[in-house]
Amino acid sequence: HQRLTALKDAIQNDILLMHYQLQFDSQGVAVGAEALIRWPQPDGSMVSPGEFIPLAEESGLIVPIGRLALTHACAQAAKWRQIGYPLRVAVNLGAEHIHDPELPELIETLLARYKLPAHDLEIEVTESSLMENISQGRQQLQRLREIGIDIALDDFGTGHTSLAYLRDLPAQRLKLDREFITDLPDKPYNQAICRAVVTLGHAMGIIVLAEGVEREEEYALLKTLGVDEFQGFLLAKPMLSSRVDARLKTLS
Ligand code: G
Ligand code: G
Ligand code: MN
Ligand code: NA
Repeated sequence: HQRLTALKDAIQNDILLMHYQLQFDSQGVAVGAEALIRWPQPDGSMVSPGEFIPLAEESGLIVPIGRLALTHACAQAAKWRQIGYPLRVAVNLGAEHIHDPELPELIETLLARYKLPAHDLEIEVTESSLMENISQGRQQLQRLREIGIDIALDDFGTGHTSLAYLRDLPAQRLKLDREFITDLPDKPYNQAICRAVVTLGHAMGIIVLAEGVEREEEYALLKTLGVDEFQGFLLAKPMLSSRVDARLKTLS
């Protein structure tokens, strides 16, 4: 109860902030950034979303949190574009928000407010978040595609993935769950899975991104398996946008 009240206050007082984790192509060029929400505490520590997103999902706060995340992310994408580093910014949305009939209009409003090309914004959805109502979820994603934003399937391969689901959703990007990436050089079955997902994704015109890349050996092997994009602590940790700016300057 106390935590729920504190979370409501944090939303109302606009205390929640975003960290951004860069994503890279196989040449090492930064092509995107995933927005990851953080809840700063009075003592200076941060509560991670793993702790409060489930509470938000249960209590109806996930929609206002998603609105904040989208707003911060669009403002940030516009800033990066202004300073000469156009990056696609990816936002995680909860199940209830993905099914919210007001979502497409919110996104159009934000793109217009920040004069942002639609392809600078991506939303990340999980299999379980769509499961609630798959046909309605698919229609909503199609509406969002018509606006021109990208759709990424997050944590791919760990939910109740069916191939029909992959076929029927208008996804541009598939994020291979880090479960398949950890210790990849020692896991031949995981290598087979990564290889197969790359083949399948490419045949459908979908970009394959590996998340949770922590070791040079994983990164090198993923490149030979044909993975297109990479995200993980090895390449960049989630950080404040000011630190991302500094990093972008050293990359170019
Ligand atoms: O950043 P971290 O690894 O602690 O994130 C933990 C979980 O919280 C991940 O599953 C991530 O997708 C989710 N998450 C992070 N930021 C957001 C957000 O802004 N909205 C939603 N709905 N989930 C988020
Ligand atoms: O569910 P989702 O994929 O959105 O979760 C993203 C979370 O993964 C972020 O909270 C981020 O902190 C975490 N993360 C990002 N890179 C790595 C990594 O290389 N290793 C681990 N263990 N976690 C990572
Ligand atoms: Mn994600
Ligand atoms: Na993920």
